[in-house]
Amino acid sequence: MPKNLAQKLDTPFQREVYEGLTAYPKYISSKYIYDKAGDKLFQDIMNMPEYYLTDTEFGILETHKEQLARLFANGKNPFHLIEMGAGDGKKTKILLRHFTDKNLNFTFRPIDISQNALDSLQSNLKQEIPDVQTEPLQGTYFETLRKLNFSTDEHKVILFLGSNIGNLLHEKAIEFLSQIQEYMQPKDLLFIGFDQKKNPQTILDAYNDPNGITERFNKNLLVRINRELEANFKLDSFTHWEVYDPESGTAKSYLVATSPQKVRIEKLDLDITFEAWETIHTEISQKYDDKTVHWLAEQSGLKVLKAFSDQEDYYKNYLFTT
Ligand code: AVI
Repeated sequence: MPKNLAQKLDTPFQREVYEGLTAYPKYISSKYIYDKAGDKLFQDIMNMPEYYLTDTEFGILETHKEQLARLFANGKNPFHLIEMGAGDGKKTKILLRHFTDKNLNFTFRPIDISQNALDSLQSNLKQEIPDVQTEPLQGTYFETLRKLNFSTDEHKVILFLGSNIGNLLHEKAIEFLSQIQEYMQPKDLLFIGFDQKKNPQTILDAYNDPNGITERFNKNLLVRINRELEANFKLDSFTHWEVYDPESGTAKSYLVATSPQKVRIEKLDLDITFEAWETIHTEISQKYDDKTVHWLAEQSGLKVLKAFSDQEDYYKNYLFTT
């Protein structure tokens, strides 16, 4: 990118869109799907029958909540339950309710980038499970974790649910896990959801629903660029395309241009041309097996303590220590 232009692009969104759309092949990071409309579309995805991930993890937490209570409290110790990317906390509430019923001594510390999400989570918890001591933390995961500054004898359990880790390439996932590992003390625990390899058709169906919700979710990137960067993407000139490689376990989402076209992005002072059938790669949703999760753990200085699964092994939540 020319130096004077890089200086003009003053947000990471502007810089990343510029870099991604001037690269070959083109790409844009899926993290930019999540504005208000993107959050709502993801809620809709989680309610689709094809998107098995949410209900399956829900079931795992429900089935194993007793054992999780025992492991998390590790005797009768007080602990901090820190959730990264808490969202609406729907799944976590299963644990919060159970831990409260059992009189476990814990504080719930949800971390989220969106103050809005945290406010509604807190007011919702006040109504539904008033006895939970909640201390929300707004910010990015690692900035916030660093600020928390617990003393070494305070016991922490960190949650990262929803197979959000799957939106990272392995290399980035190892970086992410290593950063958490550095923050953990020997008694701390890390509990993460990993969607598993399965019938490839089941995975393709989850990311390519017949009602086009996933397509709208994916295209929200273009909607956002149009609005925030004054661009003129024609949404109908792109199609949502999902592929799944059963060997690597990687599901990839694309937006494919259906005809040759030119797009103007005013705020970036940029004209982009697309040839017919040219792609923009937008998301990866990695699927795992035990071998891969153990490898990621080993690379990050973590040990797998236990795995919790549903009956079909569609999804697993792994508990890690350092
Ligand atoms: C947030 N993340 C775990 C979802 C996933 O399954 O990769 C995002 C998503 N993309 C399409 N559908 C759902």
